[in-house]
Amino acid sequence: MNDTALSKLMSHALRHEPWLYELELDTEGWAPTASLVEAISRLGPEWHSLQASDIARIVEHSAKKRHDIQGDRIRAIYGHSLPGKLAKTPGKPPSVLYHGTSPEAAESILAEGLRPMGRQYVHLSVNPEVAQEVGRRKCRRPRLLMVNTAVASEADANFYVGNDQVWLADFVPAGAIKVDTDDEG
Ligand code: HQG
Repeated sequence: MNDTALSKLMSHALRHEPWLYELELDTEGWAPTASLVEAISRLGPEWHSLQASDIARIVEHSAKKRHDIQGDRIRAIYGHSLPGKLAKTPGKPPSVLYHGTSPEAAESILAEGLRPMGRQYVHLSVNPEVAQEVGRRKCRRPRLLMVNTAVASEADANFYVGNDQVWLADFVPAGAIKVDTDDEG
């Protein structure tokens, strides 16, 4: 079984288009794991033997901790683009969070703030290396931005718990963002 392909299907179903899998997510994004297994196993012969234990293996072994299993249910932790905004748990973030992006996007972010764009929430990383990695999905030499979360909170930005590497926000005002001067990119 191709674990990367399976992980992508899980993310597609739980982050973007659950209706294509006949899944109904609750207000926090949870769906019954058995329904996800059933939906994916219907997709083609290569998935017919899919078991809940395959899904559990992906969740356990993925370095990025994209999904969460609790009892008999599963959800994507971040990355949603569903029409109805999911409820996230508010939290107090570390004093500095990082965001890696293309130089072009960085310029507009420094002027107008960080917006969720195609997703429900802005994604922020707890460490600069992970943020660089995220930015490399967009370009070879990403720009690294630093968010001062106390300044952002004073300007009414809300932060939400993602996983141990990711924090989420509705929006981050430009006044709380600067270029990381340690960034060699
Ligand atoms: C940019 C992946 C112009 C922002 C990753 C980013 C992450 C602006 C892009 C997770 C802007 C959105 C999320 C503004 C934000 N003007 N551009 N005002 N505000 N942007 O992919 O944060 O592998 O939706 O800089 O690794 O890059 O899927 O978000 O470049 O963890 O699990 O708009 O997705 O995780 O891009 O990545 P994305 P992201 P997975």
